[in-house]
Amino acid sequence: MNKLDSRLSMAHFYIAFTAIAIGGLFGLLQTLVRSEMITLPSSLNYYQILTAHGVLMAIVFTTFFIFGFLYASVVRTTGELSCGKRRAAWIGFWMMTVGMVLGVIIIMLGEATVLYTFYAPLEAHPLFYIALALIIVGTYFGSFAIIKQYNDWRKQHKGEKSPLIVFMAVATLVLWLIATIGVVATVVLQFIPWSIGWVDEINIALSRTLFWYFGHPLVYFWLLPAYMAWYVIVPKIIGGKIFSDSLARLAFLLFILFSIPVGFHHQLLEPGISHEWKFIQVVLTFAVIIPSLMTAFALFATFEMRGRSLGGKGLFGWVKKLPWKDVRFLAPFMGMAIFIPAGAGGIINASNQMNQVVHNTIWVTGHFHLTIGATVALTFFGISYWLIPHLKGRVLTKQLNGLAIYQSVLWVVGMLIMSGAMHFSGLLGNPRRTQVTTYFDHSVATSWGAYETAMAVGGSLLFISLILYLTLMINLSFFAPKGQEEFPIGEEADESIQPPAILENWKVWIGIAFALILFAYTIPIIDIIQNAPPGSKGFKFW
Ligand code: HAS
Ligand code: CU
Repeated sequence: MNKLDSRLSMAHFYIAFTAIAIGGLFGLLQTLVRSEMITLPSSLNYYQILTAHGVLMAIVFTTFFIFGFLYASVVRTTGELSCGKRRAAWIGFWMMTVGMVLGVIIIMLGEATVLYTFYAPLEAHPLFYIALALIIVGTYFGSFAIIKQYNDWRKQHKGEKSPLIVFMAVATLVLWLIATIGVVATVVLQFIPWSIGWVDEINIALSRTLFWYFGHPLVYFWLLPAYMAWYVIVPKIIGGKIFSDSLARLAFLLFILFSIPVGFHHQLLEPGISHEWKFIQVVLTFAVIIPSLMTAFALFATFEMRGRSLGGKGLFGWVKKLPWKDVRFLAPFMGMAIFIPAGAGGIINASNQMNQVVHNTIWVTGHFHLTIGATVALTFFGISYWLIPHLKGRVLTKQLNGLAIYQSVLWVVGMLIMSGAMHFSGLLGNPRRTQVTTYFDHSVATSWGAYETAMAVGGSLLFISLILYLTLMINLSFFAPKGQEEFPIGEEADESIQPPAILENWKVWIGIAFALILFAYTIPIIDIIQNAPPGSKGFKFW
């Protein structure tokens, strides 16, 4: 890959690694505070570092890593970026970086202790919301560069199917662009005027609804790049083939259709939304599970076909033939395996009656540490172990691969202990977003203590794993032996099959997506605006 484009991706990765370093330290501190092993110095507040942890991990690490990966994938398969596109990409990078630095400063000054979901009526300094807006607008420049590259490629290759990974990158960005309409609307029209003081009150239900219109697809914006690696890169690493190009494309399109009109599954316990609309959005939530089930099916098929071609016999003999000692396979594979219980937890959350039990408990925190913190993070680790040396002209030596395996396994162990304890104590009512409480030494509440100790043990293992990861990343960027690491891109099992043209007819899919969104949201939003109780003033508790 040419130097200029490598540099663009690497700039994103450096910020991502910085974010995960600081955010990870805060995560460790939280587990230690919650289990009452330490108390924070008076200059830091639990909810303040919780906010910083959430923003740095869930927003900054993910977004920067994803853009670094998307640029590299697109350049690898469609050729270098033109000067104009590269300039747009850099403008985006700098806007996102300024937004991130500004946001973190405001949080560390104690002016934005509102958690990463910034729920009204918690109020932050206006600059916090402006920082968020900068990050999002920055991503629009990057999205433009990638989508334009795809369009130009298609013009030059009339009648050919686009490279699968580029199609997936574009689908991920289409999802992102539609989803961010909600958060931009609430930040620009509600939070910024309210925090500056131009208006006194905020419509809470509306702000949360617009947030979750974005907040749910946001989780697929994290997941889909991991799916890109599962569908396209992992088959090549194991020496196998992509099971079906068309199935993969359809799965991504189904995410565009179904990931947005489902935000109410985060608001099932909120008043002011009628249960009919909650019901409809829960049904649509169950529809968005289908593309993940398709993915599970396709991956099992790829693994089994490869294992059998290597001589694996019997029902499961092929499992032994997979390259378990290659971290580029093992790390994402462990992420897939964890996604089975993690996804099942998501289905529990989405089920109205069961949501009553788990909502606002630390069970939900356990759920998202398995999904984003394990499934997606492990896949991103797996990607970075070949992509960073590829971009830097270095190699992942056998010895580094060994350390990387150790790092990923330690991450899995830490995450299983921590998230397991979160799930179990959540079922005992342990609240999320709460520093310490025993409800006046109530017997159930005192039983949470042991689980919180387990969370601290898991958190400590994760922190050790993180230090090892960052050390390896520094090594792979600057010190590992020079050489050429491959950027693996898989091929389809049967290359002669052309995917149906409709799959690349974006107007149709985006049209259906908007129709579903309008169906699921128009009436409830009109209702929330017309029948809103008096708006709320802002609160700053910490
Ligand atoms: Fe979720 C809350 C429902 C997926 C992230 N979720 C959250 C929050 C986050 C999050 C961050 O309905 C908290 C937000 C907050 O702060 O309040 N979630 C779901 C559902 C799914 C789901 C139905 N979530 C994710 C993913 C995330 C994520 C992915 C991040 C990346 N979630 C909810 C709900 C809530 C929620 C409610 C609100 C809870 C509340 O009350 O507040 C589905 O997409 C899951 C489908 C997945 C599957 C698994 C398929 C398995 C595959 C692996 C195959 C393995 C192979 C390997 C091939 C059905 C694809 C074989 C290996 C072997 C060893 C056999
Ligand atoms: Cu959701």
